[in-house]
This record gives sequence, structure tokens and C-alpha cells, in this order.
Amino acid sequence: MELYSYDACPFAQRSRIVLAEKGLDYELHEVDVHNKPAGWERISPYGKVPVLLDGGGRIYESRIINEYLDEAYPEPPLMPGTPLARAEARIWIDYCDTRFLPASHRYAWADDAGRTEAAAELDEVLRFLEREGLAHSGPYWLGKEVSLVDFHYLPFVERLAVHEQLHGYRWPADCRRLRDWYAAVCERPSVKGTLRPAEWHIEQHRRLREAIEQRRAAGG
Ligand SMILES: N[C@@H](CCC(=O)N[C@@H](CS)C(=O)NCC(=O)O)C(=O)O
Repeated sequence: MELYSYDACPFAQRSRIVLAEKGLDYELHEVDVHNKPAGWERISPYGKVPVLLDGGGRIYESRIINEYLDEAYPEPPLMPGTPLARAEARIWIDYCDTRFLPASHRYAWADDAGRTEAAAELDEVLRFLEREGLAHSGPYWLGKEVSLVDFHYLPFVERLAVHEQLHGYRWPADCRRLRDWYAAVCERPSVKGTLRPAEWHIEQHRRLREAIEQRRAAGG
């Protein structure tokens, strides 16, 4: 099995965590997405990491890679056992990509004039997660058992520290379950090995901003 990944990529981090949870051996190819290798588009149709090669097939999109890994390597299972519980897991995985990430992204890229509004939007999303998403007794998203939902959110909750340190974002004080959930997931060995200090994430954010500005200046 081979994984094309980038150290700083939160999407690739999702898949690295799941591979570690499953105890799977794989060859890691580190791809600097700001400086892609020649022929990269032949490996990654969207030009993005992560990409997994396994069993003669190529899988991309972190959510789909993780679902594939859970189906192809069912031990330990990372999706619940009943259709209803699996539907719930998928609702939160979808919420992460369609609501939480856009809100977090808007905050990160807001100008000074738009930041207050972006912070209010992000607060609202985090409160929704606190109230509706973390309704089980924990310690994990769906209760006692860790699942793909935990690993879908973890890299992006980790990166809220960038908002905090760069722009003074504060999590709503009433989001206690979210904090407890984050602390519990960070304790898993599969996750611990992927965590980085806030300063490192800030440096990656700076590199990303620079790359985007260069691309814009070049008319891309
Ligand atoms: N929806 C994709 C997003 C992957 C993604 O955006 N990866 C970024 C790095 S964090 C990337 O490869 N960007 C390179 C590019 O867009 O050219 C997933 O879940 O896998």
C-alpha cells in the first residue's frame, strides 16, 4: 500500500491516522503541494493529496480513502454496526466538510472588516457541534467507540489554534464537550504521532498564504 501525503495537509492527516489505527504498513510518499513533482497529475487526478494506492487501485479524497480502508481492513471497525448509527456518522462527516470547514476557512481568510462576522459564524457552528454533534456521553464523537467521525474533525480542530494565535479567536466558553472530546482524541497514539505545535501550523499557514499570493500575482 502507498500513500501520497503532505505533512502539513489536514486531509492527508485524516488518512494517516486511520492507517495507524488499523496498524497497516504502507509506503509514504511526501509531496510538497507548493512544489509538485513532475508527472504528479498522472498520480493524482485532482492534483491533491492524499492519494492511496492499494490492491491495484487508486483512491483519492480523504473521506473516501478512509471509508475504503475501513471496508477493506475491517479490524478494528471504525464505523458503527447499525445502519442508523452509520447514517448518524455520515451526517457528522458531511457536516465537517460542508459547514465546519467553510466557516473555519472564511475566518482564516477574512479581512479585518469581515473577521467579527466570520467569528460569529464559526461560533455558531461550534455551538451546533457542541449541542447536536456531541450529544452522546463520550469520550468519542459517537460514544465509547472511536470512529471515522473523530478522525475527520481532529486535524481541523487542531488548526483552530492558528485562528487563536494569529487573530485572537476564542472558542465559545460553553463548548466544553468539544474541548473534552478534543483532549480524548489527542490521547490516541494514532493521533498523537501526527500532532504539531501551534507555531508549526502558523508557519504552514504563512507558506500557504504566500503560495496563494504568488499564484494570484502570476494570474493563476
Ligand atoms: N477534498 C480533498 C481535499 C485535499 C486537499 O485540498 N489537499 C491539499 C493539501 S491540504 C492539496 O493537495 N492541494 C494542492 C492543490 O490544490 O493543488 C480531500 O478530502 O482529500
